[in-house]
Amino acid sequence: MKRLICISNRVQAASSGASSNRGGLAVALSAALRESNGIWFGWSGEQTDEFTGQISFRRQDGVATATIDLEAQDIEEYYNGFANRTLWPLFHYRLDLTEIARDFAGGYARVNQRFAETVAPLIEPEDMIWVHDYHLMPLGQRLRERGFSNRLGFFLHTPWPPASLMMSLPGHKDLVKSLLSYDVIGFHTDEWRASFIDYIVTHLGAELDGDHALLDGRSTRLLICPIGLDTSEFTAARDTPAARSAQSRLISSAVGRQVIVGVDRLDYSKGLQERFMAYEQLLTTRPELRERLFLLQIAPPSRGDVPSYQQIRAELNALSGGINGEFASIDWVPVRYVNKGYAREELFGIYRASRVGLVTPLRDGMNLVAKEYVAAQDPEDPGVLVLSRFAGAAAQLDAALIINPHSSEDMADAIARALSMPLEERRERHAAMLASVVKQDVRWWSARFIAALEAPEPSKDRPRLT
Ligand code: ADQ
Repeated sequence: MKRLICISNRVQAASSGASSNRGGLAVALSAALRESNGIWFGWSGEQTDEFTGQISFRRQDGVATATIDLEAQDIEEYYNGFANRTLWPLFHYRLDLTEIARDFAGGYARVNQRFAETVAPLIEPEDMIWVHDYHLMPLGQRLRERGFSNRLGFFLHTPWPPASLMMSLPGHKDLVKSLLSYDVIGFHTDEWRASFIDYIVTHLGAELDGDHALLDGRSTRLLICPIGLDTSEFTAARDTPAARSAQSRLISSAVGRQVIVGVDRLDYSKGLQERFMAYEQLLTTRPELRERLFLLQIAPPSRGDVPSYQQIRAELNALSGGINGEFASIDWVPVRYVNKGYAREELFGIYRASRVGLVTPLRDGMNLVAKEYVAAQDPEDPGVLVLSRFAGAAAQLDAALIINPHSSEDMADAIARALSMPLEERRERHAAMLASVVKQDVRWWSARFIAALEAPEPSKDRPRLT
């Protein structure tokens, strides 16, 4: 295998041990980087007074990392600005929250240029370069301009929005065109890829040849490559004391009540307000269920510098407080709302103790929590996954109870159905989902992407896109 250079906004090398509390992405990339003796390059997360481009080299759990510090203005305009206040809401179909500002766009261009300048001396002619996510879309083009002809890949972890939304971004054509400097672009689902194809054909005049986009003499492979879990790492958590302790604490505190669980970053894309409203609907319309269940919502705050995140936090405080005020009794609290993160072993125990897993984003590139919930269940007595049709994961986990998160009634019906689902049906649905989670895990994902990146030229017999 050729040497791999991964480039992402942040570097999060992780050990493959079950004690890690990092996500599957870190584990997958770390494994591929160790195998190829590669490097993981990105922002350190630290702020410096003046950008110097000085690289800090480290070795974290056997992975070579190279990081740079950014200036306050870079962090404000590129990260808090263009990435989190412009692209993230736009890519999650939230034009109402999308903030357009020239400073943000300028900071984004500047930091992508800085990434290109600083990573350039590390790149050798045979290296494969794999860039991650919407923070770094123009980076491939910046590298091409510096003369690099290496194989360049880009993976988008979010949805790709419809062309009609993309057009509200000033400079959208140049930005999207810059993506066609890559040799491979990976998407979680056919839906996101189809939106991308619609844009490049309609607005850039690109042509398609099989699964390749052709523009200005360049060919870019558009790959569907759904990310998966590090299933073995995750299930290894099962026998840890932390997992057992979290599971038994939750079960004993439930005193016979059924647990409905949600685990999400506190983000408007995750549909948390809609989830709380659906739960309220359930308690209102099915009084017989009161006192027999509770919702445990774990939602660690994220991106607290961004006003829309402060607002959603306030709204969720009000909603959860409102439900508890209305329905609680002296010995029953209907919503346990927890604003902190848990180690992966503890999450495993929490998922396993819960009869229903609620994963109800309004829009989500994939959503790994859905897969974690499935992987953590006891196959003999599994819980039921209630999953939004707008999560990328729904394309693979179609044996979940698929719901429309905009409809409180739909979601409330699904929760009620999950709570009373016969054991045989729970087992059947779980077995189908587990098979997919195990088969298409995170190693399968990185191997699939890297194989596409290694493949030198378009083959003539590839399937045609219809
Ligand atoms: P995210 O939006 O961050 O990722 P997601 O896929 O749900 O979303 O992954 C979140 C990870 O954080 C999971 O592994 C989960 O266990 C962990 N996590 C969440 N809440 C936690 C808590 N309270 N304590 C501990 N851990 C917690 C983006 C895209 C997704 C896509 C991923 C990967 O938005 O759609 O699935 O990248 O491509």
